[in-house]
Amino acid sequence: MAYDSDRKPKYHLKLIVTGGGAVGKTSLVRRYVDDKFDFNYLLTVGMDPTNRLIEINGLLVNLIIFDVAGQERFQTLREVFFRKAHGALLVFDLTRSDTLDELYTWKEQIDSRLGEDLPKILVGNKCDLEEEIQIDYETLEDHVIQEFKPLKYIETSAYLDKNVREVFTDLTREILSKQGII
Ligand SMILES: Nc1nc2c(ncn2[C@@H]2O[C@H](COP(=O)(O)OP(=O)(O)O)[C@@H](O)[C@H]2O)c(=O)[nH]1
Ligand SMILES: [Mg+2]
Repeated sequence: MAYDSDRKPKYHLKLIVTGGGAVGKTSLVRRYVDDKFDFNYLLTVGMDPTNRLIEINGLLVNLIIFDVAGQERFQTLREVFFRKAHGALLVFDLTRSDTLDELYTWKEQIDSRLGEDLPKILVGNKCDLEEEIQIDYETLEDHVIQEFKPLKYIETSAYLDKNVREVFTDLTREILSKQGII
């Protein structure tokens, strides 16, 4: 998408991407920001946020996307990661049900640091691996979704570029609408 260089984003929103190892957090961000995908494990180092401009209802918004790696176990980095986030992605891998369980810890941290009302999207990634899906949809609907109260549950594939843009657009739209901006 091309933007006039003289158009400056009016809003800057911080989004955090949480979830267990190898669920595809970095792949989703990379697909969304650079439209690239790699089957190699993408080593996430440092806490460098990625930026992307997004236009919603004619408003230009700068998304500052923080992707988590292993460093969140360090207290200071964890503070930086969560600090003043406007919204969160809770990502699990549809082919490994334990990654859905891991999200409870993330949810608790989000609740205690940013409040239960933080706009969140629950993301089931790797939906291209249809044959390997391991998720019990009843548990997902009756327990996880009831407890997490995400704005939405979306199944994605960073590989096929399926629903990736929707995740970021829907979350941004909800944040802006909650703040009365749109
Ligand atoms: N089939 C498939 N593989 C994926 C998808 N997203 C990520 N992967 C693979 O899963 C592995 C872990 O991805 P990565 O983004 O590094 O996970 P992270 O640790 O959560 O950041 C890599 O080998 C990716 O290529 C997807 O949508 N479909
Ligand atoms: Mg990563």
